Amino acid sequence: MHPEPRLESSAALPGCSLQPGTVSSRPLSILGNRVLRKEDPRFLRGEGRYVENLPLEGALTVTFVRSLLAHARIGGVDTAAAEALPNVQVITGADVDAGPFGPPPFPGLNPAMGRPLVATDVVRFVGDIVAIVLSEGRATGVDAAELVAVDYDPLPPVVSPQDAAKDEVLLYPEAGTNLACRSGSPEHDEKLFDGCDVVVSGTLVSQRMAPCPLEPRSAAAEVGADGRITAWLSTQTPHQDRMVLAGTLGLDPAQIRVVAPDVGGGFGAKMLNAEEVLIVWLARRLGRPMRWTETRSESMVALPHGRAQHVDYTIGGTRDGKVLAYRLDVLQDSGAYPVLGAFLPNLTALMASGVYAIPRIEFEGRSVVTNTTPISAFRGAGRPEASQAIERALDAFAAELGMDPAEVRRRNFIPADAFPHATVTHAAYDSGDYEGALELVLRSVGYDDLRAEQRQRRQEGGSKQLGIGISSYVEITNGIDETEFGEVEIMADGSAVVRTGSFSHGQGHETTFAMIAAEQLGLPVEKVTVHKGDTDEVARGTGTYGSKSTQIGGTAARLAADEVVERAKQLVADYFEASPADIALDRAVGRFRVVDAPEPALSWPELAARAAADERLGELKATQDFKSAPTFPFGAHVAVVEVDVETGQVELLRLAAVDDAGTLINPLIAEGQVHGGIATGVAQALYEQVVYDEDGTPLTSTFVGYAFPSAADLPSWEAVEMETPTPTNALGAKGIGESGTIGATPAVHNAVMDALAPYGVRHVDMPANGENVWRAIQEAKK
Ligand code: MCN
Repeated sequence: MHPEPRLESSAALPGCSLQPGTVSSRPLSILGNRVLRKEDPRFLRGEGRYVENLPLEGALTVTFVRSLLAHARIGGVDTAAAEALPNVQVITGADVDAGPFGPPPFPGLNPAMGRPLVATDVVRFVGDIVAIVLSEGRATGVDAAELVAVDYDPLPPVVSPQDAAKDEVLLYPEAGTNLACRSGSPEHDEKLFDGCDVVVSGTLVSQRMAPCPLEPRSAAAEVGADGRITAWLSTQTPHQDRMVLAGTLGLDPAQIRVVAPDVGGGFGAKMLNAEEVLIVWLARRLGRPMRWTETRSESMVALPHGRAQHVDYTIGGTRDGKVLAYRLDVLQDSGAYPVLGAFLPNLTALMASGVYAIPRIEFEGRSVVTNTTPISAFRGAGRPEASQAIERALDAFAAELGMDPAEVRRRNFIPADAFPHATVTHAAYDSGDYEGALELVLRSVGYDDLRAEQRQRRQEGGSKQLGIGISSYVEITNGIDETEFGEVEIMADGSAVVRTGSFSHGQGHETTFAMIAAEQLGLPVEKVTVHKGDTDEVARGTGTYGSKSTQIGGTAARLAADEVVERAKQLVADYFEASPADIALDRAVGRFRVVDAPEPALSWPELAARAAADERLGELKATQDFKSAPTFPFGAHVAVVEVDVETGQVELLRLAAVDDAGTLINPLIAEGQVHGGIATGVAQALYEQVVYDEDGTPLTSTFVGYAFPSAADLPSWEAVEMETPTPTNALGAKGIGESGTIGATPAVHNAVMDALAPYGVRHVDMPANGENVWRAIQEAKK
């Protein structure tokens, strides 16, 4: 539990910028303080540098010609009219001698479903690339792209995953199936629900969402005089991108440098794709620099989508509220080309048990290809689907029993003294206090008073009814035991540089990682600079996804800083003719001295200057690769909604949240992360959905049609503090970048269902917007 915070004098933290009212629970430590983001002045002054800002002399503009049909055979591509425009060249699939792109090497992904970089025979979704226009400027490129005439012979589109699963129309006839991946087990235990007094079944659709980063994708590439290629990418994963580029283009990774400058959001979707590979291929093939920036509507159809999971659940237990068995049948829409999304039901399976001790769980997942935009990671990636399913199922079970949803949760929580805890789906939870989180948030919102108000409104029978929704969740960060790289180097002026393989694209790593290193080195935070994103400067890295950067990248930076301190002690010992064991670093002031003696002493600038003069500065540098088991952040959210039962309109009145990510490094940034996550979670519950018509034509390919909420659509959320450290790393930190998303959606969905319970409504599809709610009420009236 979070101890009472102690107010600390900012004089103890030389020079650091703190938010007013700043507190830290750790005396004389910068960690745990609300340090203002070092990167923000740059962004606020418009000084961020994105790929689009890159001056790249002589670069050609790339415009992709994209399929307007979801499924068709290509009869031919006529480029003559386009190429009649001045300085326009058109590349077709026949010209491209690289690829296919994917599928990625995740276990179980059907290898027969690779994506040609440019379609040659068949297009498989609206947005598939059929040709590439090269022009001197963007306007000409758009004009020329419209003049490229593609002769299509339409094929029957497969739009719903249910249709795809029938295998009647195959997207890849040579594969003989639309099945892209299996997860869990197809076996049914006939006795799964034995001993259950009550068994409830239902369906939940975790609808398809578009990631909508404010900066759309952007890529540029140039071949240097030495033949090495530099690719500037708006990405989350520069080092992995270099490997995939090398693999797809048949190059030695050493021939490629990837640079990711500032990136305006990714939300899981900005990992290397066919477009970026083509930019690099074109730069090599034509010997000219190339650049491309996606338009918004292009981003809405061509950047991979997220979620798109259909779940049938069955939950059973005793009349006193104990859950005994749970079964999930998952149908994952993978879109036209299987990438990460096809594999994600494996994570849903792993996290199926949620925060509950459920003795028997069955999971069967099938991922199928459809003629739609490919599905990849999107904030939460496989875990929101798990928590949405168990939290809806638990509420349905509670409703059947006539029991308060909070009470049913209490009766099933994994107890706080049961950690480490292995679930029957083989997740090894590190630390947690699930009941503690729920009680905290219930107290904070005044749960009993809310229920009393709800009862009163129901008695009065007005049109505006109150709904109260709970979700208790656990998620997984650093889900596949990854390793991250960190390097710390002391510069000649005594400042420090941290190099990290993590890649910040909105998460504030320049501040967080500087705080972590500053803490170990005893330097002011502004004397530490964080470098990332350039594969020539940072030796290795995995990048940022799965909310793993703080726990593994941050720990690697911390361990490297510790090693630098040890190296510095050796150096100081040499200068003072003492034993390194007798040298201490006074971290409050950043000075080395002999234990128990105030003098002689050397500050970091003095030590660095002396080492530089002696040509020993290079000794003050260390690298670390930190590998760790996953961690399991958890929390509880309560949502309060008002539903107009005549119009179906839903208004979110309150959202209170405990999001426990272990020890927090910077609560200010962590709260910002939860805030953004909650916005995404609420958006799924109430607003957003990618919609296709029966031909596979997207109907939501602009912000006019896609209900991307603005600040005006969201209430201020109420943060409730809780910190339960993880034993898996020295920082005690778990991830927090996705938690808000995972907790918020089921709380809001459950709140809408709770408001509608007296009206006989048992199911409302997400997004629970006015139309879906109104329809559900009318359906129930029948
Ligand atoms: N933090 C902390 N203490 C912890 C954990 C985190 O103080 N115990 C703070 C740190 O300041 C850290 C930040 O939270 O810089 C995020 O840390 P972490 O939880 O480790 O997450 P990552 O940095 O790995 O970010 C990934 C995560 C993911 S997977 C998605 S998707 C996502 C997200 O972050 N996409 C984002 N947050 C986003 N925020 C923005 N602005 N844009 C996106 O695209």
